[in-house]
Amino acid sequence: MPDKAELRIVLANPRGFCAGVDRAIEIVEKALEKYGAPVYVRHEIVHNKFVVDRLRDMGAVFVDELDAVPDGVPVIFSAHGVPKSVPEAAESRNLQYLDATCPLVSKVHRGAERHHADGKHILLIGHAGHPEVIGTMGQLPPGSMTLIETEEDAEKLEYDHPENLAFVTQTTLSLDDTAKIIEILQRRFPSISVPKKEDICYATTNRQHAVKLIAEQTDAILVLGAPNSSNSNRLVEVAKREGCLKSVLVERAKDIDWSTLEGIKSLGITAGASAPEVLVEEVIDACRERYNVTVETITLTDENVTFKLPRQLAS
Ligand code: 0K2
Ligand code: SF4
Repeated sequence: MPDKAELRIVLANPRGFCAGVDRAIEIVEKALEKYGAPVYVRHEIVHNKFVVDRLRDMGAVFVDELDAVPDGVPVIFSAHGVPKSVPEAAESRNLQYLDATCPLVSKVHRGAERHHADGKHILLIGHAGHPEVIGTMGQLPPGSMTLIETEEDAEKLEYDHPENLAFVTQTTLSLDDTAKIIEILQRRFPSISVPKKEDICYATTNRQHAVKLIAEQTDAILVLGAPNSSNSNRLVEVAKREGCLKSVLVERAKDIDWSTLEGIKSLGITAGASAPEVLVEEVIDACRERYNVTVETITLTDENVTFKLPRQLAS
């Protein structure tokens, strides 16, 4: 048996669960304790199959739309937020609902409402079709917001009353791409109103800065996260742009294509805000089977953010 090759594993810190994800998962767990199974959840509570499967095993039922929730059982809205029409529909059916929308997503919703009340037309920087974008757009009447996805969209936008524009953003975007889009909007519409505080959240910001640090000194990077997780996909892009071209998204250790890692001496590992730490550990264990591993952590900052549970569940 030939000796195993050496592999230096470099973990990014912070990585993995953010305060909004911790809170959303706890809401489902506490609701199951308080009301008993089944508890319905509209949309994946967070974009991670491992998390969803575990909660399903505990008695949660995941559905795409409220119509699929039977009368008389509680329903939880996912961390990504929902259009206003969703709680309205729940109320009209007398359904008991718990809102697991991250408070930082709700903050963007309130910002959009404030701009709207001031008579502004709102530009939402984000990705079409993402549940957070659908939720944010659904805070205001149709036609109140225009989605800007790219620099090209920002260059092409025509608006008759440029003094009346404001922008808000999705919370999980690329910091660098968004800065470029904002630069274009501010050049073209100098009086555009900006959010009071950056809409891209602390967790997205820290994970992107931290992956940059490990990308500088590793030959390849694995990002734990789901294909439909916006913030996780952004981490792969950031790592590649930082020069670590062998950067890939993996859901679990079994997804790793080891042939692409042949010859590497160092491997960076991080995880999106919806990916549990146990999946990082699984990947490290899989590396130990193939290499002589050393593990170190590079810390950008320590996070200490927590959010309160909704009052129905606060003990
Ligand atoms: O990054 P996404 O918005 O796609 O969502 P998840 O992967 O579920 O991460 C949690 C963030 C939820 C809201 O910001
Ligand atoms: Fe909240 Fe940010 Fe986490 Fe989304 S990524 S749940 S906005 S803390």
